[in-house]
Amino acid sequence: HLQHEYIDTDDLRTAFALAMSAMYKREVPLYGTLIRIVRTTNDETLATSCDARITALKNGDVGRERLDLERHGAIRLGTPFELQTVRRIFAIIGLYPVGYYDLSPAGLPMHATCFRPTTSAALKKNPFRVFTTLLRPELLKDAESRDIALDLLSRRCIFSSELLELLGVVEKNQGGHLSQTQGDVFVREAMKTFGWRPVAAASREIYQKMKDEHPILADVACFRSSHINHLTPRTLDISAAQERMKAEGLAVKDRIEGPPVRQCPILLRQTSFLALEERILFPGSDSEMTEGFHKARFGEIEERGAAVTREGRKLYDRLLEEAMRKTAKSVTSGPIEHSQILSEVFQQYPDTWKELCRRRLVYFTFRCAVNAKAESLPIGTTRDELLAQRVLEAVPITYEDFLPLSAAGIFQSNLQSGSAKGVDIEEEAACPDKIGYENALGGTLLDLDKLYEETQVASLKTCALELGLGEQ
Ligand code: OOG
Ligand code: NI
Repeated sequence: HLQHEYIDTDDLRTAFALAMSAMYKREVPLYGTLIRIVRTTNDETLATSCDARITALKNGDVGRERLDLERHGAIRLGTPFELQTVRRIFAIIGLYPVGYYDLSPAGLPMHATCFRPTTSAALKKNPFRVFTTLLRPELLKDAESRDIALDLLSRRCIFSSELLELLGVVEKNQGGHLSQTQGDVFVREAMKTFGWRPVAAASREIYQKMKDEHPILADVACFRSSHINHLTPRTLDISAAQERMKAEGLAVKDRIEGPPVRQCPILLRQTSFLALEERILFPGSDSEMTEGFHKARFGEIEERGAAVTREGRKLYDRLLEEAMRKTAKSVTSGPIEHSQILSEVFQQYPDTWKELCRRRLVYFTFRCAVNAKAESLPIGTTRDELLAQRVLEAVPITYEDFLPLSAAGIFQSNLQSGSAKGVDIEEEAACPDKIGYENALGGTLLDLDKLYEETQVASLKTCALELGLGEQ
């Protein structure tokens, strides 16, 4: 096979993401509403704003084209086999596992990674990502429920045989590349894995037992597909988009997760509309189907800011914890108090790009200013001197990953159980288990800081070469 016969991986990813988006729009029409709201808000924001975050977007490597395509989805898997196969599917469209997210502190028997593109070029073309959680059966309290769940999971195959066969062929003979025809089949068959199948794989009684053990367990173990449970478009102004959601009568989660509103947005802020009640069918004893309802799928929006360094992340985590503590202590701890406290506490987080750069709190790419004069610069001139002399310009790097606490908040708001701390898991075993996730995956998780660092360092090297300064 010649190289040119194959579809470009980035193009295949876009076809895949568009197919998923079209499917989800059919399955959850409110998602279509959400897309429309986000587009309108983005148009307005781009047209009217001279706000720092929009400037960052315009100056950064995030063009409008990417913005309109940008989505993340989330799936919940039950077994190592499912995770390993999903890894193979995602590798075909250029998504690799980055980062480890422990959800057990929030009472969820799950841990996760994010499958996403890893190079600047691929991210620029289409940054589609999938937050992929895996069940941790060892965190379930009741041994009988655990056995039933594992038995249900061992008897299902969420991949069509055509898909498994195709994966085998293209991996073995074509280095993971696909012809146009194979690409069409691949996307069509993969949608079966992630689409909604309203017929439960368990009886009503078993479904109820799973749900009683843990609300998430019924969703993971009682169906024949690993249905995506949301697809999230990126908004430039989450507060405006949320107001519009409310104005259109959507049942919106009561607070925005993540950092407060800032001049220089960092990490990500997210909110969602609550999970819908969907009609499902349970197989009965006498081949009669009986009707029931399941609540799992929702819509979410997010505003992305700059990626923070390890130092920046430490500061973020410390301030977030402080804000949570203060909110918990306050007498009226509603969403308004929370957001006030959050803003107050985050006064301690520098909020100019210059300061964020000087204190090494955010990752940047650097470029030479248009009329930078290089002749008079001594070898060894530092990055900070070059920035001060306006020889270099710094552009914040977009955060491409997730926040475990926000993810937990999104999860919780969509569980049927009313309580905030949610539900019970085996406390003693509840600690991060990255190795466990990697073993299930059959591979290592990439380090997100290394990826941002590489991008930053590469841009500095290019500048140093251009300016004749040798290595920076
Ligand atoms: C995943 C929730 C996490 C996010 O954006 O943080 C998530 C789930 O509910 O399965 O998608
Ligand atoms: Ni999400």
